[in-house]
Amino acid sequence: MSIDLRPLATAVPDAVVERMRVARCVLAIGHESPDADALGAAIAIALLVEARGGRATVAASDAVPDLYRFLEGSDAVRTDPEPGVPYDLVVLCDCGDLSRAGAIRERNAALFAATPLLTIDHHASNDASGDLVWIDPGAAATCEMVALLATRLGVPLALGQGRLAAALAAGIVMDTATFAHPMRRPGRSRSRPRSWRRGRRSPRSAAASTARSRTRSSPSSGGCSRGSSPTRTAW
Ligand SMILES: [Mn+2]
Repeated sequence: MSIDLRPLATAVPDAVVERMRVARCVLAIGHESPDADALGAAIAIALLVEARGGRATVAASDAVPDLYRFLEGSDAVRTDPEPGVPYDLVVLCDCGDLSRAGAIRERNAALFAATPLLTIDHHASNDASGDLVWIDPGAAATCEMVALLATRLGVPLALGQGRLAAALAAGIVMDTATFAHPMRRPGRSRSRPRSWRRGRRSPRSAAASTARSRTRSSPSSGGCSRGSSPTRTAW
């Protein structure tokens, strides 16, 4: 059985889709003491970037617990970025606020100061830190949001012989306690000030998603070779 996610995927803010489309070298981070949703979402973000010809690193402040070692790609999860790699985007997954990223931020302060930050999260309490923020408190898991992002990017969930789907499913299963919790919770949505330079918002997106973009221009889509120092990209 297959389900067409495209009608639901209109919830993904256009600015998020556009930013992911041009990202060439991404650091995907889950929260400290990572769980299946944080790891699954970050691994999935990396797979999306790589599927589009880019390069990605998955990291979390703390090592992957043995419990989640079954996740394909978990062996490549680092506790710090790869040295010397000029990341053009950091994607913060499943972190209710910046502090949830943990010590990786302090250990790599220069990189975080110099690199645009995209926040993708489903916690209603999210403080909307980041240069581009997509928060959907109605989503059962950050992995649910990334599944919709994959759809918008045209990347099939079957990517990697099911590797993408497995990563996303792990987060959804965990955050719903194996579907014991409702996938969507009416009344949990919230509204926030938004500013959009471009793009249209679907009715569902307007109701359930929050996104904010700061003044930005198109980022460099240059290569992702080692050696050059990171420079702040305005976007
Ligand atoms: Mn979560």
